Amino acid sequence: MKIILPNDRDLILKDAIARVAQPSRRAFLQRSLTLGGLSMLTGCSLTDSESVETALAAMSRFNDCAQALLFDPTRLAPTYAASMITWPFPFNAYYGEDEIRVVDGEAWRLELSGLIADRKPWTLQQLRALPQQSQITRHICVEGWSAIGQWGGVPFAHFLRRVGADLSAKYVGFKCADDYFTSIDMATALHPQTIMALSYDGQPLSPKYGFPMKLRMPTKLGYKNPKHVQAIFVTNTYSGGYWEDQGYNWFGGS
Ligand SMILES: Nc1nc2c(c(=O)[nH]1)N[C@H]1C(S)=C(S)[C@@H](COP(=O)(O)O)O[C@H]1N2
Ligand SMILES: [Mo]
Repeated sequence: MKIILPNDRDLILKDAIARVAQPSRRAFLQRSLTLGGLSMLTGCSLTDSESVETALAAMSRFNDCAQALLFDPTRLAPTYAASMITWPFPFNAYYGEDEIRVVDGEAWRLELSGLIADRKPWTLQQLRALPQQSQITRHICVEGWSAIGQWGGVPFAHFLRRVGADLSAKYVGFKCADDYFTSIDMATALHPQTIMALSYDGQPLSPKYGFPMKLRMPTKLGYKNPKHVQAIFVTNTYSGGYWEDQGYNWFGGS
């Protein structure tokens, strides 16, 4: 372990602040945080130089925490007129269009695990028989594009109640038919515009948009909206995500 000098501490803190994305947040942190304050907030001791990464990760957790506190569970994301729908709606994944996953809808079962009372798997037919809701909302991808689309499906809050999920748990996680995975805060899971989308533009989701089911959350950035969902789990243990583990902000609100 290396003991750090007061000078290094300043540098670590400066570096951490510089790498927080939003200028407004940066300014807030600059005014209000010291390295000691950061350690206290994050429960992280910053005693050696390797701690820069730890500090940044902690900063990111702090950021998640702040975003979660600012999230208003009743505030709705903007909705749009049908005439504003983007055509064609873009495709994106961590692979190219030539590798789009084709899931067999007949054989597919949605698996449930963790803090859920009734963990029996669901067929696509059973999900289609639940109440449906549709939305025309904007999807924002951090790669620099956004697009308006129309998704329809089961309000996730309805589904979580139906299966007896522990609604006081912290996280809901998703595993996908490709190697994608993500997890979200329970407040967003229960948000009125969070749906298990089964359709796009009035038709069953096509493979490129995540057949048979994707989680659609207009209150979160594109990478937080998992396509080809295969399994859902409810947990109090933080479980990250595909891009989140590579440095994207976990809360990912838009
Ligand atoms: N299973 C899976 N879900 C995913 C991804 C992925 O690679 N695999 N990419 C995410 C990202 S970064 C974006 S922007 C959106 C793209 O969704 P779209 O193809 O419907 O536009 O899917 C998200 N969900
Ligand atoms: Mo994205």
